[in-house]
Amino acid sequence: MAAQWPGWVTGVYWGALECTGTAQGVQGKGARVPVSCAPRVTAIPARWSSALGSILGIPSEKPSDTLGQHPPPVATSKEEQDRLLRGRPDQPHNPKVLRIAIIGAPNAGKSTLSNQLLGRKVFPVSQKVHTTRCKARGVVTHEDTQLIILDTPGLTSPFKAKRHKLEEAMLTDPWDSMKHADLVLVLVDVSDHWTRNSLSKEVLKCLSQFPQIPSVLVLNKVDLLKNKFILLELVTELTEGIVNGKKLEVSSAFKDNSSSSAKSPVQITQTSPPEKGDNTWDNSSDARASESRLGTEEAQQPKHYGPRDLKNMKGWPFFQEIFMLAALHGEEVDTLKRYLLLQAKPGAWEFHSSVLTSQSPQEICNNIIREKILEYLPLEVPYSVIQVTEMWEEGPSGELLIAQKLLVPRKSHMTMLIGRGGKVISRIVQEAGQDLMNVFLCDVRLRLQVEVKS
Ligand SMILES: Nc1nc2c(ncn2[C@@H]2O[C@H](COP(=O)(O)OP(=O)(O)O)[C@@H](O)[C@H]2O)c(=O)[nH]1
Ligand SMILES: [Mg+2]
Repeated sequence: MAAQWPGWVTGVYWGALECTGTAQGVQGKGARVPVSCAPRVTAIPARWSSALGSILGIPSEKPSDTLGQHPPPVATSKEEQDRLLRGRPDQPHNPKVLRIAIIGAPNAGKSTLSNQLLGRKVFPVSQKVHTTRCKARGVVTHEDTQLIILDTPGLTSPFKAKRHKLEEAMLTDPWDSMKHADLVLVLVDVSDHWTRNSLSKEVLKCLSQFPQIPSVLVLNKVDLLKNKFILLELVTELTEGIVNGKKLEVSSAFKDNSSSSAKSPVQITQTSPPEKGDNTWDNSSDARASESRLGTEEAQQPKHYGPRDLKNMKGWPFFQEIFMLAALHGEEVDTLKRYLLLQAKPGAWEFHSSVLTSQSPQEICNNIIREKILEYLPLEVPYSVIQVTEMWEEGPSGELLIAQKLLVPRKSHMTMLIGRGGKVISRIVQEAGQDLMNVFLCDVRLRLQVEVKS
């Protein structure tokens, strides 16, 4: 049965999306530069203290180069994408590579951060948990370095997985990603009062299972914090007071001398000195060095913790860096990206430099449409929608024509998905179409048809 609403073709809404504006340096008529591809360049070097310094207003050096680039569009045909993925990657003279797993609770912002690092939105993002259902790779190629980003479903427990009716793969994927990672980013949503003070047991389990993989703590959504000083407390809790083998000391200058406004109100010091020849520290700590009291302490090696140890742990004392950012707005994302590029080790590229993601064009499209359905409909609807692509072809002017059927089990679901006067479905078409244009950098005509599955 197909939907009917006044003035429109039965059950069908053609969202004809015309592009405006042209992207510089990008081929294709009417292509748009995605908003997310112009992150604000802020502070280097990439020490955790510099990220914190920028939030607290401590001056830092300007970056010597920007990461401004035009990430490649995704190929619009599966054949072309397959050819790029299967073919031998191009290689610079001295290729470097870093595989990065991003783990954290559902909704921490893993996909948002991945998209920002990539400079183009290829992973679905939503306020609803479990938007990312399978692992996919994103590829950043910058000069001779390739970053391979493994966006994972949120780490969750078997109990919660059962409650959300999640597939088995959602429990095993993050673990799988860790096996292939050279570095792990642990993302924490600092705006979530319930979860921000400790790492989840799943995250701690994951970290202790792979103690040899360097880990970095990323505090996300700092834009939502009114009181940024809470970050200092969180850093101490989430690291058990130790970063890179050195003890942290956090104190507020307000306590000592509340009338001093010239002085930085906060001191964070590491009681043991950085390794010799660690230039990034030398460069970044000018503003703080005079205030730091440096002593010495033995650096501990990560060990394998048993379930009983983990039970009593709130944080992880083996992070090698801390970053604080707002992935949604691209704030401090370049600082992190620069740091990641520096961590890459000599090794062959795994992907051709024209590849942005390992997903097929159809997968990206399905995920983006699903993201919108998740965003605008109550939870019981999105999980029951079956997407069937009926058309995927190039139109006469080089535009991409996509028609998809959305099959739902109940008429009530169809009514909700279409919305009053087609309002909901047309919004989904508009927003998904816009996102798809930014992914493929060409005009996209998207048609969605809602039907009750017979
Ligand atoms: N305010 C704010 N929201 C964010 C930020 N990063 C992500 N979000 C939002 O958090 C929600 C979950 O993001 P998503 O990337 O899907 O999380 P994931 O489940 O960890 O992949 C989305 O609504 C994002 O827009 C941020 O830095 N600031
Ligand atoms: Mg996600």
